[in-house]
Amino acid sequence: MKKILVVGASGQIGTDLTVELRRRFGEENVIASDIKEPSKQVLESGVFEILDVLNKSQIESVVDTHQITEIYHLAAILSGNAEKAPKRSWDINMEGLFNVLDVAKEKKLSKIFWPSSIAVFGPTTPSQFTPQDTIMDPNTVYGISKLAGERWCEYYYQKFGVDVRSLRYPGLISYTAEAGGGTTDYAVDIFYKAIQDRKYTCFLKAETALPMMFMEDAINATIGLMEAPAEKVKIRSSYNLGGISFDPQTLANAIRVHMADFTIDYEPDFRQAIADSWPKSIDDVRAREDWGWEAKYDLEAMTKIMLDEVAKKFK
Ligand code: NAD
Ligand code: AKB
Repeated sequence: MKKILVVGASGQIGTDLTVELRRRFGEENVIASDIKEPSKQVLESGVFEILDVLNKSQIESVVDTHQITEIYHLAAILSGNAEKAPKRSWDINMEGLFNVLDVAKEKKLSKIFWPSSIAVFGPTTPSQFTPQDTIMDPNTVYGISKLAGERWCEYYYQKFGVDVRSLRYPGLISYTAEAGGGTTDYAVDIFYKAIQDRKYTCFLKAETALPMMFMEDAINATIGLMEAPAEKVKIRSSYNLGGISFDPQTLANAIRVHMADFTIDYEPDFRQAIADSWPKSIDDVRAREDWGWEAKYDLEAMTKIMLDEVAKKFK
């Protein structure tokens, strides 16, 4: 009997992932948790627990109470916010992961999902079509914590048999919840400003290409990896995951197809250096070969849905 705990369920991914997990596996079988209140939909569609991932006994208690078999651990501080509080962000990203891995080991949970990021790559990583195995020299506190996290996930799998699975998400684009303080957030913010003001000031330069993905694809990849037979999951650090690759000026042009008077200007801030250190596009051949990953959304399809859905929020 599958019983899932989502940690960090009030964030950008957790909001959509919790709803989809409940749709697939039953509302009573997915417990949402976070340190902050979730969306109305998450709150009203099943059980929600206040849970601080830094408090191991709290995790143990929720796992025991609800007889949890799997954890999706999403709580973290993202790249932009982490640079403003490096040590605290390191503690949350690493201690949170250790607590979840240790609870999984001690209580023999069946599976753990923990997301890594394109932030594990760095300035000397080949930036076009970045391969699965390559130079990794992250220079942000977030990227360093994700690379260390990948190594620990593989360690817990090899030494203790914890069935931990992971994806290196690109920048995720969605309309349900706000983006959580990352470098790729411009690709969400731009749609809100387009609908409200028909103009946007971007914190990255026009030609800064980054790997991105529509949320529905990311959720399908996440559940697809978690539901794959264990023998197909051959990478136990984290899988590269590719979707769409574009820069701010290309996204602005895609918006202009539907909104001819949309304008964009550029005022790069500290996040430009972070974006410059990350890949421009990702080779995800291993995810496609090992467990059948396939992206559905391209730039045009994603742009149309985002404009339509964000517009509904302001009606
Ligand atoms: P988010 O910031 O929107 O959500 C994170 C959630 O974690 C928040 O609701 C926050 O309240 C919660 N949280 C923070 N500290 C906590 C604590 N101590 N205990 C419990 N909950 C706590 O982030 P997201 O975009 O939903 O990202 C989820 C995961 O996916 C993170 O690990 C992130 O690094 C990874 N990821 C996200 C993206 C993206 O583009 N969104 C890309 C790559 C990787
Ligand atoms: C961020 O920009 O920090 C995240 C990520 C790509 O990990 N969206």
